[in-house]
Amino acid sequence: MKKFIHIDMDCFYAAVEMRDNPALANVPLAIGGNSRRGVLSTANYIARKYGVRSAMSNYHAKQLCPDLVIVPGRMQVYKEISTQIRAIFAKYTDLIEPLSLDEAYLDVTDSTACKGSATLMAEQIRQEIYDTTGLTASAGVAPIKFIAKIASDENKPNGQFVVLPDQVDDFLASLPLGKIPGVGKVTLEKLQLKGLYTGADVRAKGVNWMQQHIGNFGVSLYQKCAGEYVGKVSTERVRKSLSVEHTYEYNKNNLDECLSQLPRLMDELTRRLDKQQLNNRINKLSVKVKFANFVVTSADQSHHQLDERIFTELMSKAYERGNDQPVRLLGIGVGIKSQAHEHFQLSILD
Ligand code: TTP
Ligand code: MG
Repeated sequence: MKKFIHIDMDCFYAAVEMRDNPALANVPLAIGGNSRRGVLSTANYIARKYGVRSAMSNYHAKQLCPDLVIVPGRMQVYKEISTQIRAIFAKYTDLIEPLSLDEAYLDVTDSTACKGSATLMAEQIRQEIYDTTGLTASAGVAPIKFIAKIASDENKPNGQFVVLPDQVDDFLASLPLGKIPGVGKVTLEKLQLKGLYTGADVRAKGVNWMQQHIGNFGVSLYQKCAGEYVGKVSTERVRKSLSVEHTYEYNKNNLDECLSQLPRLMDELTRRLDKQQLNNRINKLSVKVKFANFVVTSADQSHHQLDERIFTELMSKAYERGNDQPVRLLGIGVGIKSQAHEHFQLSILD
């Protein structure tokens, strides 16, 4: 049996602004989006009482709540807080899947913290978040991943909700389908037209009916409603290579024209390697060439640092395979040595 925790900060951007400016603490508040369309990123709970919501236009929000205070966001601050909360998650498990700055799935199945109680872990994580950042978070705990996410909304703000293994069946049966991640408004309407409102409705139809009438999405929806889809926290993506490439507006017509692009490509690759601090883990150099007829070829050689001479040789070798065809794309890259215990968290901060 798996144990998942989903953690989600409460009205995140707004909560940060309320924390940092006492004058905003008790007023209906929204954070203006950075988009030119003039929609809100989020609103605090006072403003939500008036119906103000994320993605609503400033104009509409002001109509619902004339006293609404709208302030700009401070993305850098939100990112720093996100780093702080992720450091707290990492004390409990390595299996962390951030979904956005303020939200993550944790797989704590094998965690020994709190004597293995995911419920206590969720409480403790929320307390640590509060002690560190002064902000509240809500949590959902469940043996099925997507249920943990639904559960974290149940007792928002500053609350948590636990679905125990023997409660899963009832929870899914009465679950309105619109709460399932991936079932948006349009999909929901289509399901409702077929008489499907809850998990129980879907189960009653059976998997074959779902396949016939809704297709593959119907099958995966059935599996979710039947509790057959446990889910997996997808964490590490271990980098095995890094490359840069460019498709040219005008084809390169000979080898010299191709080679003249090398310095630029190497600059870009160097910049990316520096940024990700991968310089000392190079184990291979490679070149990719795409010809005008879209045939792609590549050449590589073991080596542990960037080397223009080797890239030149590899590019010449790859180019010759094209029998003087024009070239539309060039790329260069490196292979990256794996490093035990070093993982790259899947992160929207990248
Ligand atoms: P959410 O977790 O969806 O919302 P929230 O944290 O503001 O409120 P809740 O208490 O219901 O969890 O999103 C997190 C942040 O992401 C939010 O504070 C602002 C930003 N965001 C946008 O910029 N645009 C959007 O449409 C949404 C939904 C969120
Ligand atoms: Mg949130």
